[in-house]
Amino acid sequence: MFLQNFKVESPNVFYGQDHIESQYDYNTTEVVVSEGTAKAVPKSQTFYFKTKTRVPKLGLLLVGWGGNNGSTVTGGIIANREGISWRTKKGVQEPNYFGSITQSSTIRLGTCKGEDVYVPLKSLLPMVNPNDIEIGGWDINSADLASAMKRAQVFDYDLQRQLEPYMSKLKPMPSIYYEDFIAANQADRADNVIPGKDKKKHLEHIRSDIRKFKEEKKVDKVIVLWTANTERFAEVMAGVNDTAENLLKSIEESHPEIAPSTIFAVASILEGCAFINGSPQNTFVPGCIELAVEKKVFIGGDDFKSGQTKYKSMLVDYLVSSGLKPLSIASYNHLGNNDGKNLSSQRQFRSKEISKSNVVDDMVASNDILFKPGEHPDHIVVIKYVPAVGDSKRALDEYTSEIFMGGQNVIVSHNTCEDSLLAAPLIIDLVLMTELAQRIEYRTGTMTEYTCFHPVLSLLSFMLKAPMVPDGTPVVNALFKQKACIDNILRACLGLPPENDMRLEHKLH
Ligand code: NAI
Ligand code: DG6
Repeated sequence: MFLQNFKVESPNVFYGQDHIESQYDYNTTEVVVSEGTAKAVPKSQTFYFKTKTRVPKLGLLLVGWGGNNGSTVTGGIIANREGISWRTKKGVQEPNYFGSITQSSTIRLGTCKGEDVYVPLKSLLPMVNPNDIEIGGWDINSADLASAMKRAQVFDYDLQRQLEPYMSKLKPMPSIYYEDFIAANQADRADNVIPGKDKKKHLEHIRSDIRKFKEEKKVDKVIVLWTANTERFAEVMAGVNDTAENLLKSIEESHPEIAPSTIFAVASILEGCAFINGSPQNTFVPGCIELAVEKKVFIGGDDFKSGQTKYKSMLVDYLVSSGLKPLSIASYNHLGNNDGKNLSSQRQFRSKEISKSNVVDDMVASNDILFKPGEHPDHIVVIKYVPAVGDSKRALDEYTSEIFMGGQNVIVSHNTCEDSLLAAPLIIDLVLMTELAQRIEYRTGTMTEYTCFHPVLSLLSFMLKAPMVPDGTPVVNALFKQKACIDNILRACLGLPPENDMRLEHKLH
């Protein structure tokens, strides 16, 4: 059974004029290890959640707006908003939001007369409708969004034709270009840059762009998201970018190790706007994280988890949780878009290699029957630039595992798919989930005031290859644990128990 909407009826939930309030018992197990013995102690803590129900008018500023992802997400939203359908060789195609968990996934709410009842994820708590987002952004290339869409070669011709009148009016704002951070092969794109080399002035310029956009578009809040080219890693240096104070001082002194993406992140944080990093580089140097924590502004990253890594973080979970031992993961891909061109440069590839390489660590660490301490499957990542295939990325993976009694199991997968059509819905989810998180507050029984989640928003992990988490907390890469986290936190805000899949009611004699 499928329902569009529902209300919770419970003494633990209160639907007020401005808020939904819930009381929720969070049950965990604490393990106490002492003198060679371990005790598992069930714990229960009461949480009170309060979610603002008024959905704001949301502005989204994309850094790298004229890229394949930027133009695809913009065109996709316009097509959905305007109800533009288009002809393909197979017939008429309607716009949709496939690939977005907020728009196209459901969760099991419960049962009705023994039958499962599903609802859209977006029906749990009030969320922004992506069709209503005001989009703007920056790009170092001056192409308007219609030209950018044509250059991307992602959408069918008939859709491009119909989007053109809307997209040609959209022009990216000039951006920050420090040639040392992206590949040298991008230099000919940089015809729309903020002049000068003064990083403090660049920071102020971006802050003023954010304020102007907010005012002109009359939006209640703005979220900034980096979907520009992958940068090289910035060196983390004591006295330069290790603390918030040092980072601000280094921007003031135009220190060469401060990347454009970090300037954007700092500008957003200082403007009180959440910042999400869709690329792999270490935009969030320690000083930047400290600043976000100080200012209580959400940050999320790194690197969209679109195809190959989603599959990997599901497949390795399957292997390890089945008691099979992955021995090697050989991941190869080739693509021919501008992202691939930028990644053909060694230092930028290295950023991507790092973010693609740590994505099974939690699964390996969870099972020391299979893996001795420190043991890890061989894992290699190869990316090649093949211009002819454009945005249609090919991903080939080979997983070799040890099975019963020394046998071997080799799984090979081949995925072909437009990269930007996978990334665009992730951008929507990252933004919508961040916006929703800004309206959720909690307190425990011992707290007098409600407060927000930690500024490092690990709730976004499902959409990200190298999820950032608050200092000292575990990283979860396993795909369905990440999804369960989202589903169950939204359920908790409605006082609903987590989905535990026990289904005891169907197992009784
Ligand atoms: P793209 O190369 O088509 O677009 C990037 C855009 O950023 C370009 O228009 C470029 O001119 C612009 N740009 C570069 N430096 C800039 C700066 N400092 N300020 C403003 N604009 C700047 O790349 P695409 O395919 O859109 O990907 C964007 C990013 O997302 C890349 O870093 C990529 O690695 C990352 N990514 C993409 C995924 C996908 O599935 N498409 C998945 C995971 C990450
Ligand atoms: C080549 O690997 C290009 C990259 O930008 C990837 O396409 C992107 O990081 C997506 O990777 P994945 O592993 O999530 O499909």
